[in-house]
Amino acid sequence: MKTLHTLALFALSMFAAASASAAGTHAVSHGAHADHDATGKPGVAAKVTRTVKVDMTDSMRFSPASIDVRQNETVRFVVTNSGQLKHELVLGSEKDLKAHYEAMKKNPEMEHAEPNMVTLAAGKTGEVVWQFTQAGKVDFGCLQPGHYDMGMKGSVNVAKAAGK
Ligand SMILES: [Cu+2]
Repeated sequence: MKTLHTLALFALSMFAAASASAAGTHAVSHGAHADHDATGKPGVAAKVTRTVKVDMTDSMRFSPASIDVRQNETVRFVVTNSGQLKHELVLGSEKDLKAHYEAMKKNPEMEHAEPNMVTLAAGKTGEVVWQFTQAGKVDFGCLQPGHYDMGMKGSVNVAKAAGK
């Protein structure tokens, strides 16, 4: 009986280890959002200095796909889904977007809602308010399965703030 008991304990600890590592994987895939420093940070609506309208279509394109802003600007993206499919706009580095996209493909049911993104059903309009704190390029993409691969992506070009 002692052997059985030990085995049961062993199985239990294996299970615990497996759950822990699964949780770890999840944290890694969502490490995507840890890179907000380079991307910027959630914006405060009262501080919006620029509004950009972005249209999403079933031809797997964002329009416009290239957006120019200035460092430190808080931008209100007014995003409209003109298609019949669900689409979303997610801001991030290309690396993070790809990692998140792969996680979405493995977990199509995964609900995700973060300040750097908006997911919209057909015909809906939503907003993302974001402050671009670093000069450089911030990417965005639609991470719905298949869409990113078909080119549903774009970039925000952040120009260095004057005097810096
Ligand atoms: Cu899409």
